[in-house]
Amino acid sequence: MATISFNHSLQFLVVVLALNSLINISLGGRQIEPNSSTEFIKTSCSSTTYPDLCCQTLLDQASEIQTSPQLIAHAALNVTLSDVKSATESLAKLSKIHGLPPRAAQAMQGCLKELSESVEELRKSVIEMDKIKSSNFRKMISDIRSWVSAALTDESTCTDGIEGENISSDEKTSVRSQILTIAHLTSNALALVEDYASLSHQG
Ligand SMILES: *[C@@H]1O[C@H](CO)[C@@H](O)[C@H](O)[C@H]1NC(C)=O
Ligand SMILES: *[C@@H]1O[C@H](CO)[C@@H](O)[C@H](O)[C@H]1NC(C)=O
Ligand SMILES: CC(=O)N[C@H]1CO[C@H](CO)[C@@H](O)[C@@H]1O
Repeated sequence: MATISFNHSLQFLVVVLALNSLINISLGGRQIEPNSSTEFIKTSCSSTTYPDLCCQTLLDQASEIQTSPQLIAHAALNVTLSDVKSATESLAKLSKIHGLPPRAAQAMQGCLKELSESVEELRKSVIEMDKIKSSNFRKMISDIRSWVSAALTDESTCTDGIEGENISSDEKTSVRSQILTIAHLTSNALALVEDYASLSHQG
């Protein structure tokens, strides 16, 4: 299924926050196995909804991720943030190049606004991830959950907003595929946070 469940995404976000906190507290991000970073990333990615995309974006960071569930979740959020930023820039260019009818231009502007908000939400989540401690764990997790969930909603609102508009099908396809990719990355990041949280809860 390509459809993203927002409820599921929220759960992922919460888990990600929790996982990060727990890992920082209990594992300190240390390597927990002999170097098999590549294997670790493949295994971790296999539990996400879009494993190919996951491997494709994280394997080149093996030396940074090592075999840490916390670091892979953090790296996934970093990648997501950076891709949402690029998509926002690329859509901003797209909306300027083409002489869109007023209503369609307005929809595109709305979409860009949603994406900018999603960038801010993901940025706050990444920053918060770095600051999680046992004393603020609950609040941090709750914040991150809200932000990541809001980011997913914004991404979806963006796509919905242009769907009924008089925009060329090429353009629509381009917007749709970019948004789909960042939504999949967001979903994967949440899944990795969830993994991190569940491991941490056992410790
Ligand atoms: C995530 O990004 C921050 C800020 O750019 C960086 O300091 C950190 O090392 C990154 N973490 C991972 C696991 O990639
Ligand atoms: C869509 O916009 C183009 C101009 O950009 C116009 O020629 C065309 O008639 C519009 N189609 C509809 C269905 O409004
Ligand atoms: C922790 C560690 O040494 N990781 C290495 C494991 O192997 C990958 C791929 O060969 C390297 O990139 C990592 O640096």
